Amino acid sequence: MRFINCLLSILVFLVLFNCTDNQNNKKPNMTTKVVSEIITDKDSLLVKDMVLIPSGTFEMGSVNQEGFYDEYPKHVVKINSFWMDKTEVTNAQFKKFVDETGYVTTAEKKIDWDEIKKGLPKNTPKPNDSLLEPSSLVFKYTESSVNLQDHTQWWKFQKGANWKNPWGPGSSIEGKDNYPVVHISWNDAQAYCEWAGKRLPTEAEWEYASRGGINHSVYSWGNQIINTGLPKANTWDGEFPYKNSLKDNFEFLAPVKKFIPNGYGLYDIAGNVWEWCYDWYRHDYYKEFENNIADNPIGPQNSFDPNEPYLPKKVMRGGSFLCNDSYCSGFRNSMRMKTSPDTSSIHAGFRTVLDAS
Ligand SMILES: [Ca+2]
Ligand SMILES: [Ca+2]
Repeated sequence: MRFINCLLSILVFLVLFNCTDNQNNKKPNMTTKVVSEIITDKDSLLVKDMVLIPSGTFEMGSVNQEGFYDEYPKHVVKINSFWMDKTEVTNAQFKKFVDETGYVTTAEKKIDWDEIKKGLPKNTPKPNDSLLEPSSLVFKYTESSVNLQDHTQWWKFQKGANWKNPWGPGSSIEGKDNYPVVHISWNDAQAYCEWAGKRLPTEAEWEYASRGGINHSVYSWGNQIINTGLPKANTWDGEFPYKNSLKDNFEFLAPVKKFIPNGYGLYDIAGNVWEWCYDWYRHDYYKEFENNIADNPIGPQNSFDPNEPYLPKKVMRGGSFLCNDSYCSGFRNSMRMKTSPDTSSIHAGFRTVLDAS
């Protein structure tokens, strides 16, 4: 078992490493379309499932001492108004995109050894072909409490896991049109956005939207801690990663709109699935704005995570059904997750935005 886990860990590493060549200073497409242009396009209903987020300024970053080091310094950010999807992109929405374009997601593609070995040390041995089959990361329970620093204990690199088969062969999304689409890489999300004429939110837009108009709040619903009162989001209730108390009624993914929306009418902005943002991740990016207002920032020019310095990463926000207070607290407004843009997993999805002016 240890040997198998080791192989899986190596393969996860290899897949993550595969994004090395993706990083450069070229900005991905940030659509310049505005709502009035979209409405005169083929489909006047494009904004029907979106809400208008008003312009404003806010303090970005942790509002107390409980944040991770990359959530500081708190700084003032100006945001123009924009439209945002009320919900995470659903299986039904993503299916429409795939049906029209024939798009194949990252998780559905065989791992190209000739490509990924370019970013690896010379003489790295080629893994067995069976380990290069299309695969994606799925959660697995552990038998008891574990060291929460060792992510490999609750992740499994599952062959055949993808958006249509979230847990691998034998699983399906039949009857789950209103569930968030998962196993979506940043590259997949970007492709969807380009098809839809929309774009991913910037990290600043996402945090501003998550706060729902409440100043200085820790969570999208205010400051009440998550385990008090009614369930507030689909997170992990109980002891992660071996005991789920199901207090919020959902063991894993939940359909969208099962929890009360935040002040802007956004559902599941906290929890359910992590949501990709446009920005590259840098641990020290906020320092740029320590003494000046950040005007609609779009993230740094390149990525740097001191914990994995050679692996460029994009930002994810909001936490997932796997987050709880003892572990990542990803459902806090200011918590920053970072993942390489061609990684996919059972708890990664996205929502889109559109410029309002
Ligand atoms: Ca749950
Ligand atoms: Ca979410």
